[in-house]
Amino acid sequence: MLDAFTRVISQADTRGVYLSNEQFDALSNMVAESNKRMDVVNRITGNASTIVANAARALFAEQPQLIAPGGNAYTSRRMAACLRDMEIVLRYVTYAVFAGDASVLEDRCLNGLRETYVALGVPGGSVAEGINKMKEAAIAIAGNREGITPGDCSSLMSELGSYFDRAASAVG
Ligand code: PEB
Repeated sequence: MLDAFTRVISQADTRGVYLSNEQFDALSNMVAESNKRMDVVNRITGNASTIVANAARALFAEQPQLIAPGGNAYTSRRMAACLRDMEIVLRYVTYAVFAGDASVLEDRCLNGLRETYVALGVPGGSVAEGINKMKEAAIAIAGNREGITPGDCSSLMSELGSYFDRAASAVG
């Protein structure tokens, strides 16, 4: 598992070189801007159950066959597994934002997930749609400018979106 710092270090070490000025500047900028990053993690974490429940509700409204008899989220057991899966993905996205690197998400959550869903008969495209709905909600919550000192969060929001995109494309 890498973070933004250890990734740069491991790349430099592979080549046997010192950190470049560009790498140094990028990391020092990340430190300078770190309050925004922590705020994003905190907001998503604090609203996790709302984000999951609303995304799931919207998914089932669009794809009611999932909750109809024979559907993959039919029965409380499968519904619980589905909500849990969405929560797991959201949790790993918050770790990736915190670390500033997708490796924790890739290695510990997404690696082999497509194969797991194929084996279980869980429709990956539907999971991907659920993840997209969590993405929209998370960006709206994390990027809400009310009650906070306004600043430029555009790169952080696109980074946040990119972790959801990775998760969706890993299963969809
Ligand atoms: C991945 N999901 C399920 C299982 C596993 C995962 C390993 C099988 C074991 C179990 O049921 O607990 N576990 C999950 C994950 C990690 C992990 C992401 C990462 C570390 O360890 N059904 C739907 C929706 C979708 C869904 C489309 C969006 O209709 C999910 C939610 N996942 C779903 C369902 C099951 C499941 C299991 C319904 C149960 C399938 C079954 O037993 O028939």
